[in-house]
Amino acid sequence: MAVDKPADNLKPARMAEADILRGQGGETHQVARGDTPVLTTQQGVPVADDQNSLRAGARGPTLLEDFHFREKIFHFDHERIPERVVHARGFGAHGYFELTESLSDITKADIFQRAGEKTPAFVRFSTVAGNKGSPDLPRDVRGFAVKLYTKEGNWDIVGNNIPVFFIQDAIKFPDLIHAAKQEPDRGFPQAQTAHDNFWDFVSLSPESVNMLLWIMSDRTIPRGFRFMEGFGVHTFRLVNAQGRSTYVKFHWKPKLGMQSVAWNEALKINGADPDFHRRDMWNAIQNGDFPEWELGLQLFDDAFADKFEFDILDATKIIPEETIPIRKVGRLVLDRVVDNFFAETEQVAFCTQNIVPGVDFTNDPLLQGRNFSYLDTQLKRLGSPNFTYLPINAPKCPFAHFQQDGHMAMYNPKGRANYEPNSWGPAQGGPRETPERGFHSVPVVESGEKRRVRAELFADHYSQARQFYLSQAAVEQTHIKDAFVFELSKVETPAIRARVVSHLLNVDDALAKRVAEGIGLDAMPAAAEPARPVIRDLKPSPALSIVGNAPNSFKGRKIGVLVSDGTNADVLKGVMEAVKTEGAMLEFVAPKVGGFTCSAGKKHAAQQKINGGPSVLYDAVVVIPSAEGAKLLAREATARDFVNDAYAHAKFIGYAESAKPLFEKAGLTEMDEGMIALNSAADARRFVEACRKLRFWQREARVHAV
Ligand code: HDE
Repeated sequence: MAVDKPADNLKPARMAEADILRGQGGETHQVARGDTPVLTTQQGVPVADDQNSLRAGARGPTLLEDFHFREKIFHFDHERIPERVVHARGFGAHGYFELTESLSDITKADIFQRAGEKTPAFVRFSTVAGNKGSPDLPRDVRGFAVKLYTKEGNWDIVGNNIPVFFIQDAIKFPDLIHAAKQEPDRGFPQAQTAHDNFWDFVSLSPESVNMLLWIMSDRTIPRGFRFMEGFGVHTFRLVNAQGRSTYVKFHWKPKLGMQSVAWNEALKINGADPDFHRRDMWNAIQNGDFPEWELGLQLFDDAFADKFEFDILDATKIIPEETIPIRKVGRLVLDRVVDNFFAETEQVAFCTQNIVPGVDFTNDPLLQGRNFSYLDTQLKRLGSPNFTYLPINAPKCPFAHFQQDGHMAMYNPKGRANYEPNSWGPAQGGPRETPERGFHSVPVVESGEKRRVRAELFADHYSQARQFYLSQAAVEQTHIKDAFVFELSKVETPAIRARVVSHLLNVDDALAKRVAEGIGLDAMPAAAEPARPVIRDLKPSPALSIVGNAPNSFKGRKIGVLVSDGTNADVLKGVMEAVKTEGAMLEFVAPKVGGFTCSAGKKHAAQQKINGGPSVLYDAVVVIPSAEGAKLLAREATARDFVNDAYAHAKFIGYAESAKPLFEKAGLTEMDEGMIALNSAADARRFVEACRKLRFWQREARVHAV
């Protein structure tokens, strides 16, 4: 007969011996000591053994009677909720919005009344097309959704990092998203638009062309969430105490300036660290380097709206900052990571319809459709209309209403009144309306024929695309061309490739030609027939360039320092000090993660072993192994990749002469001004100052032949 004695390997791993008691039968138990809470079932019953299910005999069947086992597996089986139909992959953080000037003349929104006042905020950044487990750096729009817990209710600005959108009417959204996500028969490609269905749809929808220029720009491969702009996209309204409405577009401007990575770099980051953006934000907040944005408003009235070349209700258009300057009115600071990813980042439910008194909608048909979609989708995702009670979604101001029951009802009215009007008196009758403080819609007069139609001014799909393209620096224009060429090279149907080029001909001839050449198009197609004559002469908007608005600081960026035993201690110290002074970060990449001993005999811990710390993880690199170390690294393929990629991605490279054998083996024989020899602390300072330009773009043309 088998003996009921557990085998030794059933002992829970990593448990301190002192915390394990052996029962009389030799069974192991972890016991709660001191402040350690007792493990219980969901019903609160203390658990004696969480390692072994209840069986009839050591080798016998598991018993149905084991309520602890059944409860544990039951709960596990139901852990997943539907992921978001778009923006599934996201990362959230807490913080606050601080108003820097009162806007009481423009809006009665409580959040905008008192300069200096802080309002709690939660922000979730996301990609759009990829599933929840997809990498952080596909070419994609990023969501920038802000929940502001104001004293008069929650206000959600559910925005993106690009100020325009693909479509003009919400009825097209399911088509757009179906086309962008994995193709339905094969279930791929994951998290990318480089496939036939996407380009088929957008090339048949000229209203997407402006957005195409934006998504083929470096904006869709941001260096991190901290380096992105955010936009409310639609025109909204602010409404003051007198009922006067002012149109508004919302902008978030990153304090660290905008920055993107190179496309080839993005591809490699996805392999090296699929959580690159999450990790970056997590680390920044944990290090006390709090990400920050300014809130900017573009404010305008009907007179401007009437004379503007485009319809202010058209979400495929911007109003250039040079036309309506941005008024900075506050700052958004993220200073706290979540306690629990699921409870907060996953369960947060943004709804465009969440606005507060003093804010109102416009008739933008995209916005109107969104107002239906968000509430609807949360019910599917979170499973109950009571998702508003989840702590991340609940207002932080008092709330009281007569909505009741439903799955997971957590706050239920006390007493008899669950309707109004009622005559139960102030003490028992529950909440009442407040016409003075309550939300009123702007009393706009609306009339018109009931028709499926678009306003005429929505029809120019090319002029702003051209304006965007012409506003880019030369290197950015090349990146746009390269992105079109890359994406269309993944499109298998030649007719779709040609159709895209036919639209580009209405944007810029040179761009169309360069793309056609890049994909090897046999004959140039005719330009697509525009629905409306193209306005060719919009003034470029310098604010639209990333490179043209570089921050002139390396603050918040990270240097990867390739080291070895014997690395020169003075240079090392110089680099560390210069990086610190600049407010930047560094990581040591070494042959062994245990660390390295510098020439002064001091041992330093490394953050990465060379094969896990490729240079794509850094904004700039320093290569300072000793002569011996360089010889060793020259024989290591990943070390050669480290310097080669840094060079190809136009990064600034600081180096010691002793690193030369590594460079030579990697084929880097031509030095350029982006490569700075480090012989002293002063050189290290000069190097970090050079890094303020972020990239040495002049090199790029030399490393791409096709
Ligand atoms: Fe969304 N969008 N969207 N969207 N959107 C969703 O809501 C939708 C649009 C945006 O971090 C969904 O909770 C429609 C524009 C962000 O939780 C869904 C239309 C902009 C997020 C939905 C749009 C956005 C979403 C999916 C066309 C920029 C993530 C899950 C009219 C201004 C929020 C969810 C988060 C999420 C619908 C277009 C931004 C299905 C119908 C334009 C940042 O409701």
